[in-house]
Amino acid sequence: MGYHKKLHAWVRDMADMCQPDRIYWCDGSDSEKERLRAEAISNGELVLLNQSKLPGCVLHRTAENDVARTEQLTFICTSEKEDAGPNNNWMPPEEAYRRGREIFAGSMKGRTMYVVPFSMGPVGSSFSKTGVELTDSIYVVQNMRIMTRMGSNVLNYLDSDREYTKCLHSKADLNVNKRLILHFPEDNTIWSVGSGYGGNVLLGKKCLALRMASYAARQEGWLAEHMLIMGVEEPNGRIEYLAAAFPSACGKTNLAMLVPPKGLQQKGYRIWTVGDDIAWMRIDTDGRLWAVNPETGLFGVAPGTNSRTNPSAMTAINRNTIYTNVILTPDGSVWWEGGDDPPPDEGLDWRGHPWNPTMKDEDGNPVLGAHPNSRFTVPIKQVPSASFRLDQHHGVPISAIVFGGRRAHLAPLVYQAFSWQHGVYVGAITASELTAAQYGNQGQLRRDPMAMLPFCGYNMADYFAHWLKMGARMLEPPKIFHVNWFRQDQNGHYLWPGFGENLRIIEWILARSRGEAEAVTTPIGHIPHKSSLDLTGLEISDHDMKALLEVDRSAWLEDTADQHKFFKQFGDRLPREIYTEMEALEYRLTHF
Ligand code: GTP
Ligand code: SPV
Ligand code: MN
Repeated sequence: MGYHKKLHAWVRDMADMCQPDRIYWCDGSDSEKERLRAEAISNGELVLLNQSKLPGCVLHRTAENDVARTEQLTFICTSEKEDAGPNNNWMPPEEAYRRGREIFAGSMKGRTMYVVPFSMGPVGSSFSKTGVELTDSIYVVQNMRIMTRMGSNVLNYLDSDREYTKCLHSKADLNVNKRLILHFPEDNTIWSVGSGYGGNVLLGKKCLALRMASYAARQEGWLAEHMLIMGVEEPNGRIEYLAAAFPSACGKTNLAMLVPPKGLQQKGYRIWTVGDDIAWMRIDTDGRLWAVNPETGLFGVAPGTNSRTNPSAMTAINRNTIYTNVILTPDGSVWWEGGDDPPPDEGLDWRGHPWNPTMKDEDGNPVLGAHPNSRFTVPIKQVPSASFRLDQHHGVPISAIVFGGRRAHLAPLVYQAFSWQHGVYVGAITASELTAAQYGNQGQLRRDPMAMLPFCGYNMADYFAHWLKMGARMLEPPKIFHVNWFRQDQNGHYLWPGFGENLRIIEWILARSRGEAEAVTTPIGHIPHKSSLDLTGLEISDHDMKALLEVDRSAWLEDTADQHKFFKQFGDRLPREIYTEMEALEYRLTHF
């Protein structure tokens, strides 16, 4: 192994600041995993679960004030404020480094600093990104070895002087007032301090693979997106792939590993899971868009996951899984709201307090035992439908791009954009209700373009322009769609059964991408007629189907008024094409 002088100097500098008692370089081996696990169990960072029921599984509880991404404490630190854009919190780099240093100073006293070399994408591929994360958390190390390619082979690849993203993390004292998630795209550096929660601290994920990568992707001519990647194999052997962007906790993991419903099973469909959260996409020599999942694991939402909604996940997470903030049952197993029945009679809730399913809060609502944003970390290769192309650095060719959100009203079950440019606008106006995956008023509707609002590492006006340019560069751009699995009736019930049944909509989407299925043209885009969807075996009333596919013109016109407000904040930097598409929609809504 070559000696990476700059890497060693950086590790020394960071250790001088954080003052750990020890520095340990991770090699990624199984024996290391076992050793660190034993250490974390003895100091309480991890709880060993029942090894005959859940072999290789552990539980972790985060601090009570540290259960989701803290977007208000997340900053893009570019020299120019304009480059971060109105979509990001911004801090000048000097100030960010100064404030960071104050909290990092001495933060690892009495602790070990782990050096975690990792690769997003196959090690050594010219399309991958390498990082090194310094952390004082064994939980982070154990998650990184599931979520990324981690260990000595990455260090060997870095060899004497290759580029890498410098990632520094310390839990410090987990004080929310001393918590900062800082990105320095101009220095290829990430500093995260004061948190122990997933998206804030697994720095290869949202910080590197989305914020830093999207910044680089714009300069280098590719796309880093908050998207799942799935393949649909037909009985004739043809596999078509799609990439779909839904905001946090809006169904990416579930869609990526869906199991075909009974009514469609006879058609012989088979699903291939390529990725559930992040897609890196570039234009290949064939002029098509190809996608790679830079991760190797899933960091999935636990509540609502059960053998009916997501049987593949249930199979995957019965071994080698890290559970975060779920209920611990007396027999050393785990449970969460919306898990497989029946609930345990008693247990410890996500805080570690005694809990039972009859407990009620002051308003008479059940007390949740698992945190709504509780999660499992599992190697993607344990998913029964894991794609055989996971390690191919070429990735998979994308036929369709799907945007979506969680909207009780307005957005129909599915519609297709008229063109790439219109599709970019459809992505740009995507809105969704806030979920437990981030701090904020849950249920409140916000614009979340391409599900990237919290993850775009630069000015979103430039991001839209980049998307428009990418379309123009492709010979065969994917067709663009929008879906909404979450439309409700007046009583607040979901109109669409969702989960596996979503394949019925995916089937139409892929057929449309080939120019095959029929559609009705509406002012917002092409919508399926009920008869052009295969609803075999699904009991759904004509009334509900009609409501799901309805386009309410006056509600859409009201929505465009809100879009004006959203787009206005980008000023002159917003590409003209976005306004053109919005005006065209307003015209169609009033004239056709
Ligand atoms: P992140 O990991 O935060 O990016 O989330 P995600 O987009 O991967 O969401 P995930 O698939 O984990 O789903 C989040 C929640 O939505 C879970 O509680 C699911 O059970 C629920 N969910 C997923 N798909 C559907 C669906 O089609 N219909 C309904 N009603 N709920 C769904
Ligand atoms: C999300 O919030 O979109 C997640 C979970 O996928 S986290 O890694 O915490 O960002
Ligand atoms: Mn996500």
